[in-house]
Amino acid sequence: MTDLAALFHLHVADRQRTSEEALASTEFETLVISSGKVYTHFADDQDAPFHPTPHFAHWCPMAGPHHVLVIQAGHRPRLIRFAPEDFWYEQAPLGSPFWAADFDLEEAGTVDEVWRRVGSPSRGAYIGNETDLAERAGLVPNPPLLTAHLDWHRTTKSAYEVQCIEEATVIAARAHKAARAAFLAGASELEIHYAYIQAAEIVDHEMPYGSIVALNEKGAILHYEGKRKVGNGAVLLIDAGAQVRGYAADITRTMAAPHCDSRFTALIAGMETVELQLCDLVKPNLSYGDLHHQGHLRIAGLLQESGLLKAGPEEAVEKGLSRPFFPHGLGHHLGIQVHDVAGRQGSPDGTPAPPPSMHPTLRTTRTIEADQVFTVEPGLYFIPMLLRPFRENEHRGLFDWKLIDELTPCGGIRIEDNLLVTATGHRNLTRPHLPD
Ligand SMILES: [Mn+2]
Repeated sequence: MTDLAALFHLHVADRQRTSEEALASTEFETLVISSGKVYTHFADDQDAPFHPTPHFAHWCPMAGPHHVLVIQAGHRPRLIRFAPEDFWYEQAPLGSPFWAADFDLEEAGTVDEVWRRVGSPSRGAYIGNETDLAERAGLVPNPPLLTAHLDWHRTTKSAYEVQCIEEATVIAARAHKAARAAFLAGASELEIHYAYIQAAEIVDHEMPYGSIVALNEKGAILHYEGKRKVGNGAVLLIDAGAQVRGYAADITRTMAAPHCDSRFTALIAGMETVELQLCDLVKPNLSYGDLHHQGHLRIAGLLQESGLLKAGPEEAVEKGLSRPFFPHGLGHHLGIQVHDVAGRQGSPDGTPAPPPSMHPTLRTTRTIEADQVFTVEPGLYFIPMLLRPFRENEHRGLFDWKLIDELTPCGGIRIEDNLLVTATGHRNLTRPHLPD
């Protein structure tokens, strides 16, 4: 057995145990999960890139639609593989993948045959988007309580899952280095994106999310999707990942060219320190909301140090002055989904973990526990729309507007690492592969 197969075997044992727990607490007997059907664009014959049902991907890395898993307490999981004969699309034979030994594997040539094999299990729940087929089989589609239990367990990563994320990190780190070299050679956003894709050896839809490659002022658009063709930027903010067997890495770096305003270059260095300090705080039993609050305090400290704000960190955060500069959450869980589920869940039954009173819209509010994987990604941006109200309100005297206007063309800064929480602290999954 290879190391990966051994890790996967333990991962499936975890899935069996947590699924049995979820079934028992929701009074279902059988869990049916399908990899799902493709999404076809309206009035078109073109499909969106296929994403399997994440709960299916949690169990099995097999690609493609219409596969079905049948899970019952005390039985090995059944995997019904959809394997049609088809000359339009390539149908590769399964071969002998490392994961196959952990399932009782069957094959079906049609979707009807897949579901004939599923049958009509009693007290069955179904997870996925083939809800018409599931209802015909007498299954309850996507029951919220069961889904909450399954989502809850997705936040605690097995060693196999961490291995997948680390392999994705190796690819993403290699691609980030190529993107950095392209930027320093004067490349455009489009050329930097190409350098990334080429080094990662993937095509666009194999990325876990659309890359953000922002030169200069575009760095202040949090989800900037453009790829301009003009080069020689002063600042690059690049947020791009990779995925392996369905698990994502999500990494952001911000860097300055030699001709960048030296005050902004200093701000990037300051944010690097802030990010590493925040990572240092990560350990079990801390609330993610408290970590987010620490993020605001430290960013506010940097804003004061650099002269952008004329107020100390406590006062600045209390008056909401750091918010226009740092308007998003400090991070999110990471796994099969880039913004992985259950970051706001306080218990397996879906009861929300309340956000801190000063940050009511925060989406990652859970208590930090061992084996979670999440991002730490503080940001500092010059976003004209968010700063505008402060130019007029009672706090306007606490900002250096001249300095803000001079640095606004530089856009923004975000630095993002992926952390695995350990029993006593954390392991930074990103820095060993991408130290700066
Ligand atoms: Mn992220």
